[in-house]
Amino acid sequence: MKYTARTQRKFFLVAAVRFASLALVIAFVLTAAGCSKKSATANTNSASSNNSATAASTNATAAENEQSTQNIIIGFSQIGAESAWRTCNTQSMQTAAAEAGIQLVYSNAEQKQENQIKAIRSFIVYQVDVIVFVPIVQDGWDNVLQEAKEAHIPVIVIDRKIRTSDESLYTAYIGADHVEEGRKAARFLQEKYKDTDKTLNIMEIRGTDGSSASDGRYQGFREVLQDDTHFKIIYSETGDFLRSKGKELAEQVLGVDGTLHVNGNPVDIIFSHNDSMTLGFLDVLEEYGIQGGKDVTIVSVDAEQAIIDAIVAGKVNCAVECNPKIGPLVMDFVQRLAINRPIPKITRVEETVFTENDDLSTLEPRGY
Ligand code: GYE
Repeated sequence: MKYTARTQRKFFLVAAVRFASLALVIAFVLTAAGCSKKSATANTNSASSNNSATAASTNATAAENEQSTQNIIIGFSQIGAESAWRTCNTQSMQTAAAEAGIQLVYSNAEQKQENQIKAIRSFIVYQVDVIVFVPIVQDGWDNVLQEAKEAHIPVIVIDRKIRTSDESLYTAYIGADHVEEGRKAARFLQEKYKDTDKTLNIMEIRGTDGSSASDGRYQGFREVLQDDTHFKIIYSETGDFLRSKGKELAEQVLGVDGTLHVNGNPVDIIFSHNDSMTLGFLDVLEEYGIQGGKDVTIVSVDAEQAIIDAIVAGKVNCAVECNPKIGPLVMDFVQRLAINRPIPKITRVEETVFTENDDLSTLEPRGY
């Protein structure tokens, strides 16, 4: 009830403040445009999940609910636009907000944590109803989240996780299991090479260091392969989830003598933490006449359309899916919060794996 009462009181008392504030942040607000509408399905792992939410809803009348879910304002701090995945994630949020009649104040941090902290502080000043943000890295959020908590503004963390000793600093997290994505990539390799005796050399291209997406994939991949003598990780560098950096790393390695070798050792496998970097790397491989998918095995994460096409063309061997379309789920949670229904603390988005062994001809267009 506390949240609902606060929202209602605030609606009358600070409408003017908000109006002025929103005028100031109008530059942040983008109109909705859609990546394809199929949204994420999810697993929740909290006691206060769907069932208890349904029970709680019987206490609120339809009219009360209707009133409380109107005029909701979300402050949304996005990392930037480093990949097709990210752009789709932003569009999913914008489209879902527009469809739910929720106002989304969007802020693009251009890959800088300090910009995200500034945006969150401005959302607190503007007294948005809910703050949603994608933490670029895991650490360093406690102070600003404490400020949000003191202002009684619930915070939903999406996509990437934060690391904090105080779990009360955020209301909910919605996102993928990035450690599991790393494990899936490793399991594909184990299966592909189960009849091989030789040791295979792996080149790893990491995402943004310190992010739960990159650190999780790094960890899960090693968990599965660490005791497997068939595989040796001979190279691991960050490409920051950027296509341009994937390309740069490929140029560095291939520039030595035009072959895919690291310190004299041939590279048999590339594990890239996202499709953008994979696509950048592939561009350079092609220039040097090296066939991705054949001369070197390639495993990527995200599964955007261009990589699915590359699997079909035999240039990539496996894509571990990471689903960016979590906007509808976020809006559902925000609306539940507005009528004081419980939401699960942790919600995992379900994902699959696409490989060279699958018939991908009937796959629905990915939309990103
Ligand atoms: O894999 C990558 C993006 O955080 C899971 O960030 C996300 C990652 C995604 O830019 O493409």
